[in-house]
Order: sequence, then structure tokens, then C-alpha cells
Amino acid sequence: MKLSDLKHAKLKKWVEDFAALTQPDEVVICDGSPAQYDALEDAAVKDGLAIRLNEEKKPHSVLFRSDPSDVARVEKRTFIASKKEEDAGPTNNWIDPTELKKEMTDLYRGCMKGRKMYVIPFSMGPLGSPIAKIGVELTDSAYVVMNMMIMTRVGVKVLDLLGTDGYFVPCYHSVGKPLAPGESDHGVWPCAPIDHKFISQFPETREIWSYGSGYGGNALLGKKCLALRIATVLARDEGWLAEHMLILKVTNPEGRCRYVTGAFPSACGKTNLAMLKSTIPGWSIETVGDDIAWMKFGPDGYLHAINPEAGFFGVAPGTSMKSNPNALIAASKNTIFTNVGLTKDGDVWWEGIGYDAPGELIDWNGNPWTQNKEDKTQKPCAHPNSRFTAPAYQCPCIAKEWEDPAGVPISAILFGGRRPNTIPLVHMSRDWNHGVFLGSIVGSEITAATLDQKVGTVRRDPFAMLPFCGYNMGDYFQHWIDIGKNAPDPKKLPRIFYVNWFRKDKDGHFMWPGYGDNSRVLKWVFQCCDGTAKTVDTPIGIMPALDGFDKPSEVSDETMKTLLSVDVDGWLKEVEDIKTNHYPKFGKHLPKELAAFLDTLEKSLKAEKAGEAEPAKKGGHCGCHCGKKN
Ligand code: GTP
Ligand code: SPV
Ligand code: MN
Repeated sequence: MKLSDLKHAKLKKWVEDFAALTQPDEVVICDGSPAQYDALEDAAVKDGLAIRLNEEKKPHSVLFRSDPSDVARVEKRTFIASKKEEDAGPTNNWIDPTELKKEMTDLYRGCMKGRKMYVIPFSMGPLGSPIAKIGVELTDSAYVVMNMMIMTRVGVKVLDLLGTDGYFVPCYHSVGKPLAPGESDHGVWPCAPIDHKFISQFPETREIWSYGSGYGGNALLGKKCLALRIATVLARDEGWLAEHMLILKVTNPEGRCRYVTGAFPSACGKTNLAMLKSTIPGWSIETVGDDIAWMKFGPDGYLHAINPEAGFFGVAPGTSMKSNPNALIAASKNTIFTNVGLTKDGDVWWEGIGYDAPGELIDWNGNPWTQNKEDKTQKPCAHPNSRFTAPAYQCPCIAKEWEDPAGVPISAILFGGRRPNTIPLVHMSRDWNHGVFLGSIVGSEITAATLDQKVGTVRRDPFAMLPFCGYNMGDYFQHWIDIGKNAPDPKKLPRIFYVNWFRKDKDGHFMWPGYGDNSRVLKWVFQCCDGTAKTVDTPIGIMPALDGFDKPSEVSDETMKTLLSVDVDGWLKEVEDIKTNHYPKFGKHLPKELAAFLDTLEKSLKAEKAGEAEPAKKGGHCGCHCGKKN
């Protein structure tokens, strides 16, 4: 397919203009065919950028190694370029859009010399779904094209849907490394230095301009840039929700199912929860999505979610046959691995894969590496943010309705993060607005999924959306409140929960086994939605009664009690931190309802501490929003 074959005049002109600016040797239209994917793979192998893996161990799969400076999203170089700084809000980096476009246009000038420019027409969401959105990414990275072909729906089908004048979100991308005549990459991952990297969103004109990075969310522009930052703006204007959430289906022993979404910050367990293998007999989990959910009210009055993606860009380290067999099976063929270790026989290896490294490996930097378990300071073989890109349909537990254009009706929404203390295993909000309050106060330890932040320190990450909200976060809180207010039937709104799998004991060990055992929390969530859960009222919300919670046998009664009790002093510190360091940032954009919840929480914690509170009431709340007591 050639540029002249494009029937959409505006699209064709837009491509031509960017090609005139960036000056590639050639323009290639991505038709989405397997033959085109294979040709890209062959070229990447020939250029030394990719290594073909052993065909028996990992059929049709490759390994890429990125530049050590280009291994994750860069939040400091991510910009929301709204006309007014106030519209980007206190949690985003802002640059005036006119200035930013000028600076980036200068960077784009001639940046594709010696390279091909690929035109990727893609759909976020099942083709033709009323919830789906179309984008077109222009990029000079074959790696990006291959990943987009797995992560989104790409090609002629999308162009057909666009017709001659359909709307698309325009997305520019360049690795920012032009080649001199005759020069090739010679196996070196192309990218630009850090202060030339820009991941820019223009919310008013709904444009994405990315420059200088080839990695993940910086470069696969359908994912965080379109499906979250730009989509949050569309969702605000159109009355729906674009969220950093997994979507799962949970089925109880009677065969009844419910759908649950969950927002946890990057590398905090979405993929693992979405694919978990239940440890409770009779209960099963299936996957609808592992990273992003778009939710809209359906004609039935329920909030329906679709997964706008078509693949998983999953964290490799820690993924094993024990922790997440479904992810390993999904990534067993037709997969792109990035920055993992390579074994002598052409297979992949990473920390936490479930078995020792077989002999001498090549690490993610391309250097020889032999495991030394005695050496606690040994550098890892796989980068902590190394990833697999695998097609969703290959996941053994993918739900049959995962591509249903109507989406799945959501019963419950979970919020969570990595919190070594204070936050209990699970509690439920009293109502929708209280749930919005819980989302707004989420905090989490920073992980390796972002490059320029201090790993391990706790920061507020409201709704797990800190790096992904395309407008003022205070207005985003208000949008969540408005969604509740405008619900066609408030009784059909999802229940909202706050979970924490990452509580640690005094020796620094996780107190909760997590992974498959998180099904026990999902069971309680399911029962809360049914109104059959055993609950207790506490100052922070509704919690499981100890005798009504399905405890794993290896967890002691003592530990379970700690995991399911309110740490009053810890929570008072939490309140103080929110009051001093978090909420004031939003100024007049902070919804008054949220400030009121914080006051109420502080009062009830203080009353509890003073021993004035009524003793916790067993079964004080049926767990749903109907007001019925059980
Ligand atoms: P992104 O793709 O960055 O958005 O990450 P994610 O939220 O999908 O996180 P993922 O499921 O890939 O998990 C990230 C890391 O957390 C992995 O190393 C997991 O092994 C670990 N992890 C996930 N679930 C649990 C859990 O229940 N308990 C513990 N202790 N670790 C977990
Ligand atoms: C995340 O960081 O939340 C990811 C990986 O899902 S990336 O696509 O790089 O954003
Ligand atoms: Mn993510």
C-alpha cells in the first residue's frame, strides 16, 4: 500500500506535511498484515536491533535491548500543553503549546533522515465499537510498529472505517536519531538524550507529539498518551471515564459472574490480578484487560467497561509459572521481549521467573552474566522494567467477552498501591463519593516503571493516574463525583474498594501472600456486591469481619488480624499528610465533598483513639448502596 492509496484527503496531507518536515527516505503505510510484521522483524534482526529467539522455545518471538537511558516512561519529560497552565493543574508538567510546538518542530526537522516513516492507523477498542477511538501514529521506529501491531488493532480495516473524512487522533513520534547517508543503527537502540525527549499532549487540539524515546508508553502512543491522557479529556467532555485499570471477570461456585476493575499504579499488580489463578475452590478469574479501562453507562444503567488494547505490555521480572502462569503462556509465542536476559540456547530469563539462570547468560545490556546468589549486590540480568509484548488472545484465561463492543457491566472498582504500612488489606467505601475520596488519596511506593523518580518512596498517586491525567487533577476528582451524580440509576453504580497487597512486617517481609490468594479479597468484594458479606463498620469504611473472610491457611490469625484492622495512629498520620501536602495543591479545584470526607475521617479516627467511638458493629451494613442492613 502506498501513500497515494490513502483515500482520506486530510490524513494524506497530514502525512505528507510531516514527511516534508522530518524528511524520511520512504513512507510506509502499515496495512496490518502478518507479512508486513515479519518483514519488519527480519529488518530489525538484520540491523542487529533484535535477536530472534529459539523457534522451539519461543516461536516467532524476538528480544530487543534498549539504550540504558531509555528503559521506562520519563515523567519529567511528559507535558500537558494546554493553553492555560491552570488547566494542566498542579500534578502535570506544563509548557505553553505554541512554544512547545515551536521547539519540537525544530527537533522534528530532518529527524527521520536515513529512516523510513511508518503510518500506523490504529483503533483503541474493538473496531467499530461505539466506545472505540481511532488514532494514526507516524513513527520512524520499526520496534514501535511491531509493538503497536500487538497492542492495538492496526491496518487497512482501520483505514476503511475512517473512510474519506473520519476523525482520528493525530500522533507524531520519532526516536530523534537521524542517520547519515550509508549509516545504520549497527545494533544500537536509537534515541535522543534525556533533555531532548518530549512526550507531549495537547488536550485542546487532541494531538500527541512524542520525540526522543522508543520505549513503552513514551512511544506506543495508543497506550498512555491516547488511551489515558487524551482520553481523560474526551471522557470529561463526553461524560465517561478513561482509567488506568485492569478489568476482570470473577465467577463464583454457582456459576454467577461479576466484573471488577482495579486501578493500581505502574508495576503494582494489575496484570497479575487480571490473570490470577484462584486459590479458592470453585472460584475462577478471567481477564478482560490488564492496564486500561474505558467506562461508559450502558442502556441498562450500569457502567460498562471496554479494554481499548489488544495485547499486554507486561512487566517480566516476577512473572513465573507460580505467580502468573497465564501471562507466561500468553507470552510463550508471537511475543516481543524487551530488556530481559538471553540464555545460551536462545530463550529468555529474568529475576523471579521461577528457576535458576541456566549457565552463562547475556544480560539486558548485552554483557555476559552468570548468576551468583551469594552476591546480594549483583546487578540484575533483566532490567526491573523489562517487558513482554504479547497478544491478548493468547492468554488462556481471556474472557470470551473481552472484545464485546458493548463492554462488560462493572460491579466493583478497586483502588490500591504499594503500601508497606497503614493501609489494610481491603476496605469498602460507604458510597460513591466516599469511594472517590479513597481514589483521591491513593499513595504508593514508586516503582521502576518510571525512569526519573526515586524508586521505593511513597508518593500520592490519585486513582493511579498521577502520570496519566490530561487535565487538572482537581477537576478530574470533580468529574468522578459528577459521574456518580449523573448516574442513570445510582443503585447500579459499582461499589468502590481500597486494597493493599503490599503490607510488610517488621522484618520487611510481605504479610499477605498476594497473587492467587488475592482471589480471597475478590470473593469478599463479590459478596459485598451481593449484600451477603460479613462486615464491620470502622472509622475508615467497611471492612471484612474476621470470621467472614476466607483466610489462606499459611497466614496466622494474628497476621490476618493486623491485615484487617485499622491502624489508628498510622491513619492519623495519613490524614495529616493529605491535609498538609496533598489536598492543598488543588486549591479551588478540590471538590468540597472530598475536603469534608477528610474532616469526617479525622474526627472519627480521633474519637476512636479517645475510646469514644461505638464498638465496631458487626454486620452494620449489607455492603451495597441500597441502604438495607444485614
Ligand atoms: P504496569 O504494566 O506497569 O501498569 O504494571 P502492573 O500494575 O500491571 O503490575 P504487574 O501485575 O506487572 O506487577 C508488577 C510487579 O508486582 C511484579 O513484579 C509482580 O510480581 C508484583 N506483584 C503483583 N501482584 C503482587 C501481589 O499480589 N503481591 C506481591 N507481593 N507482589 C505482586
Ligand atoms: C505503566 O508504566 O503503567 C505501563 C508501562 O503500563 S508503559 O506502557 O511504559 O506506560
Ligand atoms: Mn500501566
